[in-house]
Amino acid sequence: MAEYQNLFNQVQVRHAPDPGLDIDDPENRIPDSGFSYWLGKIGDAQIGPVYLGWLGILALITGGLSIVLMGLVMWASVGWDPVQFVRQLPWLAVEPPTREWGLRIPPLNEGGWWILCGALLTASILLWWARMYTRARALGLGTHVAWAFAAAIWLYLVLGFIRPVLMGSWAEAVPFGIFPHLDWTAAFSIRYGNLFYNPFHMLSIVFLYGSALLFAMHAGTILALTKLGADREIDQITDRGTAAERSQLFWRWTMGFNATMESIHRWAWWFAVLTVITGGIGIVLTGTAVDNWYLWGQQHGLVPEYPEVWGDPAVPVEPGEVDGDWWEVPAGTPPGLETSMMEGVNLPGTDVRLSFAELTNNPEMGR
Ligand code: 07D
Ligand code: 07D
Repeated sequence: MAEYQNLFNQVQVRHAPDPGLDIDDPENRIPDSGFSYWLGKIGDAQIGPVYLGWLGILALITGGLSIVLMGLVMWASVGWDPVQFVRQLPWLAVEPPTREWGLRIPPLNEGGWWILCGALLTASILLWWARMYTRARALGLGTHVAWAFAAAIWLYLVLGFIRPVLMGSWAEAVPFGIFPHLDWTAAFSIRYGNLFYNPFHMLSIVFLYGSALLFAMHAGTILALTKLGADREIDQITDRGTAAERSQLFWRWTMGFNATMESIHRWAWWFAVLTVITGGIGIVLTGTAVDNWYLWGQQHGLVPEYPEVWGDPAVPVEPGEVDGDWWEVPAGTPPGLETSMMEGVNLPGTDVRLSFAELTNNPEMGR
């Protein structure tokens, strides 16, 4: 009996693995290939052959070395205790050099490891990019994937190399580490006066959210029509009443406009790529052209003026005038805000630790 087939319930055919097109340098292809039932549930069941080549080998060596070095530095930071290494891994870091080193190369234990790991990681990412590019050319493809990857690399290079160089200090760069890089992200936003008022951060969010929306619309449309063969694109070009035509009619009915089978992929490509291009522009401007996005937003009419909501008019407080230690909740804090007041932040690249109480009472931060 005929069975409804779609991406997620393919019949899994078993045959000799298909080696694919003939290539000029077959010695670079690892011939091992086989089938996986479970991978077949979410994609093509055939694994391999993988093309490695010297770009791939060098990328794996440099990338592997950088990750192993990061692991060793983190392990050393817990006195080579294997249990603590595993327990504390998400909180461990390889930190960039401190501010006094500027752009010079410090001893290994004062940020040199960060430079070494970063250089190896960057080499690995660039080699992997070249591999994406050359493999696409070898197969006669366009190089769209490589250029989308290049856009992400732009943001990565801005965060770890271009902006620190423009600012004259490696201390501006992101540490390697799972939670430490989140702390850096939060502290960066606060140090530069709230990234929400950076228009390029706004644009980056537009494209990020837009990517999710487009992905859902496109994937939803095609899945809704796999029973009419929407995934068999070639049959869709010539006939009337096809899945392709219905998908476009659906969107014309519901929103008056439809992307075409081709343009939807351009929409998706551009939204993804613009997320990181606009993001990189936003970061490169921060601290170089604009020192405080909140003040910038005030000057440009972006910052709203809020009405007084807690009765007493806010009393202006001079920086450093807060009573008590930073971990204490300042007198007069509205109920419910105490907990968020308890946490402090380290300013990027400095040893300065500020409480939110200090930050929010700092006129520079716009309150
Ligand atoms: C699903 C594809 C697979 C990729 C994965 C990531 C490593 C790192 C190394 C411990 C979608 C592999 C991770 C190889 C391990 C060491 C030394 C991609 C998919 C599964 N971040 N970030 C994460 C990176 C920045 C931010 C997670 C990298 C900026 C926030 C992971 C970079 C800022 C949150 C991670 C980078 C920032 C995260 C999941 C580089 C601003 C989260 C990532 C090289 C953009 C989330 C605990 C993911 C989280 C998260 C990796 C840069 C902010 C560890 C490699 C500096 C707010 N980031 N990140 O799934 O859970 O991506 O963190 O630029 O909430 Mg990050
Ligand atoms: C990081 C590109 C580089 C990655 C590469 C991958 C490997 C691993 C893996 C083998 C992600 C290399 C891969 C090495 C190999 C395997 C498995 C892309 C990267 C090359 N923000 N924010 C963004 C939101 C706030 C802050 C972008 C939302 C706060 C900073 C994005 C919110 C503060 C930065 C975004 C929010 C803050 C960003 C990232 C909400 C913190 C950036 C886009 C709702 C308190 C980055 C201009 C991206 C940026 C960025 C979203 C809030 C700080 C749109 C939704 C106010 C410092 N934020 N953010 O694709 O570009 O990253 O800013 O609150 O640097 Mg933000």
